[in-house]
Amino acid sequence: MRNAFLITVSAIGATIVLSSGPANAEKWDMPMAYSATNFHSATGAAFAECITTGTGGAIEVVTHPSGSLFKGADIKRAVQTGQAPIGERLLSGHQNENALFGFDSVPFLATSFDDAAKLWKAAKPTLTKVLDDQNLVLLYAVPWPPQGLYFKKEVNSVADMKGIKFRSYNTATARLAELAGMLPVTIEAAEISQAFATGVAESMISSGSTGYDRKVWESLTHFYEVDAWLPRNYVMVNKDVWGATSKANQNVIRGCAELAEYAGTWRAVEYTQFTLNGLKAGGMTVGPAGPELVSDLKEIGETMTSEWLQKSGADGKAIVDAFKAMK
Ligand code: PCA
Repeated sequence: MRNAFLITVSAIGATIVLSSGPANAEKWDMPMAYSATNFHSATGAAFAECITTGTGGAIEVVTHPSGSLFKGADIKRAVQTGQAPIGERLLSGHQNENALFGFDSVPFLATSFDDAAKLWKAAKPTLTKVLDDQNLVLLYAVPWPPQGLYFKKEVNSVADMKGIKFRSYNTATARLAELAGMLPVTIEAAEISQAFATGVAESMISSGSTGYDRKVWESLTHFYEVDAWLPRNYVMVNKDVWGATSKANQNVIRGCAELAEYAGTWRAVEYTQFTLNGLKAGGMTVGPAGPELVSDLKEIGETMTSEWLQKSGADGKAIVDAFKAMK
């Protein structure tokens, strides 16, 4: 009698557990490198929810922003090797592996959201293939707002930049620093507030968004709108994990990715002016770069463009040609 009672209770327990989700529900941890409040992280969170809802709970995606699960520089390797099934990273962060990843950090090639969308359309098939060869499936990519220069003093020309410690986030930003006579040091966005506060870095190129997210007005004074380029974050999934996912759930994920790319891009546009206003409210001087600074930067841009075209070869040239044909 007593045994029968126990069996009944445990049977009910099992029923409750099973009814909380599909029997073979999976949890996908999704490392992300930027702060939780940033629009990329907001887009990732909505994307995760879309998948969880769309798959009826069969795949629960859980985002981990601010580099809390894996640091930015480690996310791609983590997904390639299956330590994380899915993740987000700055695409041009891999430029040191293959120059093609730097297509979106070629100075003054695409300087508006419209052009950045065209450039992405031109580059996407090539990048999809490069990532596929690395055991990764590309899901979506969203641009950062246009890149401008941050300093802790007024700067009117490249000569004014000489000797400044410059925070870089990829090969292109480090090269720009070198060509401008500055001293590059690579620092993840999650760590820049501290780097500026301690003087490890005193300048950077980035969006108004990252300066706003990291409250850089606590250390820096000037933001010059340069619109040098609009780099992208992208979301990738491990190819083996993808292959083991049902066609129906793959379709849900593709749909959510398309929505995320659209909504994320819209958020980026909205966030641009909002964050520039935020920098001003924090006490920074925000405005366009002066004519001498612009022409100095264009010259550096030309050098960097020819270097990139040389390194990226026929595939790089094909991306630029396809982009120019869309203009
Ligand atoms: N923010 C990122 C990359 C580009 C941007 O606007 C960063 O500074 O790390």
